[in-house]
Formats: sequence, C-alpha cells, structure tokens
Amino acid sequence: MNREELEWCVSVPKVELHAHLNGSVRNSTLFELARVLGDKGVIVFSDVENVIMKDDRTLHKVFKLFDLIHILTTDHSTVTRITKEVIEDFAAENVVYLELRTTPKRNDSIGMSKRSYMDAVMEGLRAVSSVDVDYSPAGLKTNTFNGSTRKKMYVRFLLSIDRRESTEAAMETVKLALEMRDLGVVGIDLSGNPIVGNWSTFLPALKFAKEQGLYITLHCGEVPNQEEIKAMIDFLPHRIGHACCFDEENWRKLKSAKIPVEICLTSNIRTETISSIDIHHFVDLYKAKHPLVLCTDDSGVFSTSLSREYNLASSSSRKD
Ligand code: 6MZ
Repeated sequence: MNREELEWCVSVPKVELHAHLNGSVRNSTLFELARVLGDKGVIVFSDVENVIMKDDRTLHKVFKLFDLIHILTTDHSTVTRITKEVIEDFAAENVVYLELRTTPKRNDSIGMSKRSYMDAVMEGLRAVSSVDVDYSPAGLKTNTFNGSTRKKMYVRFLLSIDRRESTEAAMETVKLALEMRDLGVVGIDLSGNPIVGNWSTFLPALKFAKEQGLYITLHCGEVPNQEEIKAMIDFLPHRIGHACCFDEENWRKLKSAKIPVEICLTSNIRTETISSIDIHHFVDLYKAKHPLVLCTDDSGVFSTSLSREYNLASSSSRKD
C-alpha cells in the first residue's frame, strides 16, 4: 500500500453507508472490556484474547466472533461508549456522512429492551466531542451547525434485523425505527448469518417498513442462494450489501433494477466469500457504471478503514 495514496484517501471527505456498530469496535476497547469481565470471572480473558487476535475470519467463524463481542459490549454504558468511539473513529478519517447500523438488542437479565439499547446508542452519539455532529433529519435542510468552524459530520442510523429473529421481533425493530425517526433513524437493514433464517420470515416486517417510507438495505448474496437473491431483488430494496454469489440471471436483474450495491472488499476477501481481489465484482460494476459505494462492513473485525478500502479499490481498478 502506497503511503502517499493512503494519506490522500484519508484526506478526502467520504461517505460510509455500511458499517455495523459492533463490528467497528476498536481492538483496544475489546481487550479492556475482556479484562474487566475476566477479572469478574464472567469470561476467561486468554480465550477471548486468542479469538480477537486470531486471523481466521471465515464467514462461519465471524459470526462466532460477533457472539463473543456481544458478550463484551451489551450493557447500556458500554453501548454508549462504543457508539461514541466508533463515530469519532470515522470522523477522524474524514467521513462526513455516516449511516451506522446496529441490531437493537433485548436482554431481560440486565433490564435492556430494544428501545433502551437504542437510547444508549443515541447517548453515545450525543457524547461525541471531537466533531460537531448533526443527527436530526431536519438538519439536512437547515444548517444546525450555527456557524461553528469545527469539523462537521452527519450521522444517521439503520436498525438491523438479525436473521435469527422471528417475524414478531423483526416487526418490533421496524416499529422502533418508526418511533425513532426524529432522532435520525432512516431505515432498516437485514443482516446476520446468511445460512440462518428464511426470507419469508422477515418479509412482512420489511414490507411494512417500506410502506411506512423507511429505507431498506439487505445483505444479499453472501452465500449462493439464488432463489433468495432473486426474491430480494424482486422486493426492490433501496440498496443491497455484498452481492458476492450472484448467478448470471441475478446479475442481469440487479443491473436492470439499478439497485445500488454496498461494496465491502476487505470483508469479502477475509471471509473468503470472494477468493481474490482480482476477481471481485467491484471492477465489473464500476466499469458498468452501476451505482455502488465503498464501505468497511466491520472495520474492527477485519482491521480495515474506509480510507484503506478506497486505496484498495483504486489499486484493483487500475490493474485491469
Ligand atoms: C452479515 C453481518 C456481517 O448489529 O450488533 N453483521 N451480517 N454479514 C456480515 N458480513 C461479514 N457483519 C456484521 O453488529 C454486529 C452484527 O452485524 C451483523 C451480524 O448480525 C452481527 O452480529 P451489531 O451492532
């Protein structure tokens, strides 16, 4: 990686549209949290350290890692902390518009509801001190920064439905998104382990969300399930993430529907969803002028940054 090019990629103002909150946590924070829980006897620190340090990030292993990260992060004050840190990390990279996504979580044993989880997220947003943050949708129309000369950033949220969830739980997330629209929640994401759950389970909630005017983005084609990919394209989401394992027919459908694709290069390579950057569909879509956006997916889990993704994309599109 050329240092000068990377510095240039850091310096340009950028937009991040596909970043999972719990996948974007700093390693140093994960270690600190693991040490505290280790001291309390809740976890064995060395076991966690091993997993965080390991390089194995295949798709199967990644979801196990998320379960572990959730053990470390899912209490109100930690959710607030990681939200603040993640937003500040993106700000430091000159991200000027961030759409951060997270799965609202319920954990009765600590009095956490999906709403209180999201309230903790919002508190983290308000705690950001390194930049001026606009998080109200009205801010896009009026200048809420009141002449401040500090660095500015717009932050919006997508609420994720995890593929392990039921129709009812998915609907609860959609209703929560509607309740929190004034706080900067703009849409719904469907994510989680792609080999778990059925499209038909989430469809009622996603349909309702769309009818209510929420934006929809779907993790689509992380595994070669062509039937599901087809059904997802037919649903006409506003964007899709990944699009790795499409057959010819689904590529044709996607291109004619002009559905924008969130491209996550490092994530796809590290999870071995795409075997090499040289055959990544990014180049084909870019040349076809298909709408796309470069994203990090999980900057913590995959040790990347949006600037690195830009740098990687510029070198791979130049090769051709
Ligand atoms: C599918 C992913 C993902 O929501 O707890 N997530 N889902 N494919 C991916 N590609 C590698 N990366 C992350 O953030 C973590 C959650 O985001 C989803 C998974 O559901 C994971 O548990 P939050 O903040």
